[in-house]
Amino acid sequence: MKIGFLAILGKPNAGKSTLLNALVGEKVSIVSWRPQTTRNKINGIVNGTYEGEDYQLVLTDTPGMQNGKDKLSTYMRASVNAAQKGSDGVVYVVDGTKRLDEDELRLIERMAGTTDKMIVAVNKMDEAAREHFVEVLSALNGVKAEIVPISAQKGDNLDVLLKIMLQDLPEGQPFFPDDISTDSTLRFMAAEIVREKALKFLQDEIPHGIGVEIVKYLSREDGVEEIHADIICERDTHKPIIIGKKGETLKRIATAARKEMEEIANAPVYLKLWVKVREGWRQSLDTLSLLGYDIKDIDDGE
Ligand SMILES: Nc1nc2c(ncn2[C@@H]2O[C@H](COP(=O)(O)OP(=O)(O)OP(=O)(O)O)[C@@H](O)[C@H]2O)c(=O)[nH]1
Ligand SMILES: [Mg+2]
Repeated sequence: MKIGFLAILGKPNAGKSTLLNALVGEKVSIVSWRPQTTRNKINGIVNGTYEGEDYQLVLTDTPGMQNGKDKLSTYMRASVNAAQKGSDGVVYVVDGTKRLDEDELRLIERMAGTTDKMIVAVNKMDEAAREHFVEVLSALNGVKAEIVPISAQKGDNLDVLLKIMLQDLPEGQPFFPDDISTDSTLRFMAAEIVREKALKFLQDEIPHGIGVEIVKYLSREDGVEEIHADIICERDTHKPIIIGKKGETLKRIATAARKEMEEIANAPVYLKLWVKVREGWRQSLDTLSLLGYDIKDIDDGE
């Protein structure tokens, strides 16, 4: 069968995770309107048949490319590098509502020069003004890559993108069984879901400083998944904000997270959240490791 490993790369907030979920047909990576939502590489698996032959695509979502200086940012960049190294090709996602600046264009050109299979997906065609979108597309004219306008959110043109992704894939053995859509553990996904809801319900100054640690994950005999998690923040002053008046904010986060976990686990979930302060945790490799980030990637990167 045909096997392909493709890395999904691009700037923060371009719509990489939305695209991964749309192609997989399930939510395997969290999404938010805030930049720097994804923090590590996340695999989504797509199985199907194309021109009479079975295929398996392993798509790797990555953190948006950024220049942050702390250990978490370094780890995020290392994840991008590791994903790119382990892939046969790149789907580079551009936000079609934004101006494509010279630096990004040069980055794309460089990548296209060194990558066998380079696809540029110009995203958010549903939202971008037509003239602007056309400008972005024409700026990419001449780049040695397949250029595909899409809307990851609406699903527009994803069939075309998929066909291009499937062209000229090598033959091989499937890497994953055909009934899973990701290799992330439920434990990791639970932490990510809590983080997604925190990103959604919290005010601006806090979200980037948040981490989620699963302190207990128990499949109980009564069929209930019991999950205890700490929301970690960086400052004492953030704690009461995350908890909210009479615990309301934390409750909203917990309720929304529990509902989504129940869908994924296909079982009732008992979710208990605490808020803890750990100053400067983004600088601590120990904490990053506790949060489920595979810090050995850092050695690979910088
Ligand atoms: N209008 C529109 N919005 C989109 C589309 N794709 C993604 N978005 C929105 O763009 C925002 C960012 O989407 P994500 O998928 O989280 O972006 P990302 O590239 O994974 O971002 P990071 O993980 O921060 O690097 C969210 O609010 C999405 O709903 C699209 O096709 N059209
Ligand atoms: Mg993302």
